[in-house]
Amino acid sequence: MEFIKVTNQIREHISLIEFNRPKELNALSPQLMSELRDALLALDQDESVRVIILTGNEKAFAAGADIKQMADKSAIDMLLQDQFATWDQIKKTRKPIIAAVSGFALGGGCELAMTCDMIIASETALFGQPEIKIGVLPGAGGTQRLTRALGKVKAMEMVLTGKFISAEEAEKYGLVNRVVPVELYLEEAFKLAAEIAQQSPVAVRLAKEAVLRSFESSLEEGLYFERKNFYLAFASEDQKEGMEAFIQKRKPDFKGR
Ligand code: CO8
Repeated sequence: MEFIKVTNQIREHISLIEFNRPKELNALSPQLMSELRDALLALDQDESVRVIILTGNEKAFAAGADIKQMADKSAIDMLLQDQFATWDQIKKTRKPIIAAVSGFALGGGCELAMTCDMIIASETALFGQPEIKIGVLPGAGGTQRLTRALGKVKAMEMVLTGKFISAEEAEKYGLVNRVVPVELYLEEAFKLAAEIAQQSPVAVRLAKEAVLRSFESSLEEGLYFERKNFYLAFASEDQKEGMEAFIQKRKPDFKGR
């Protein structure tokens, strides 16, 4: 891996992926994205991993897709290269992913953070979809995910002007879970990850699927999907353990089965 660093089990059941292209503000080149996809796939299949944290550095989570590598491409080059296939695979990760964002989360960087399941932001984080300023528009979900998170008028303003919003505004609009001082953002992500890692991995997987389904279905279909997953949870040993532990007034010991 050249552009990312993976630390498996940095804490119990938690793995950390760090972007490592600091000079380019972690611009998301096709190679970086392929490395990210490969890392996520491996962690997703590793039963000892329960939560994944994705981060950049203090200055930049990621300043977007690599403009220098895209600048001279034709539409057909882009079509044939089909970088979105990599993004589609990333989106299929079943384990929860927390983005720990400090500094710039722009363009594809903002879209990638929004593709994650939760976002912890440092107070220096800046979110934006500045593609309009370079003559294009968001391509990795920005027009859709930002609009769902912020509502039409705020998303429209960001997408049409390229203006950034601060971490504080992002929290106010519900784009991020919370904002903490810059020296604490990674630790805060670890805290959240540890809380999730204590739960039944089976139930967490089913619950993540059900929450994501709400973006892609009517309420009726979403409720039906949730109910199926709820029933399915009763096929797990973790459900028996969780409920027995509650009744016996002890801490559950979830095994992911
Ligand atoms: N791509 C390539 N290089 C970049 C990028 C980028 N997105 N962002 C920054 N860099 C490079 C700079 O060129 C510079 O390199 P060098 O030192 O060789 O000149 C280095 O990183 C440092 O950047 P700056 O000197 O510009 O740093 P500043 O602190 O002055 O400014 C900014 C920081 C405001 C973040 C500024 O760099 C900037 O505006 N960057 C571009 C932001 C942007 O427009 N992002 C959107 C890109 S398009 C996109 O993301 C589409 C995604 C959808 C499709 C994905 C799959 C195809």
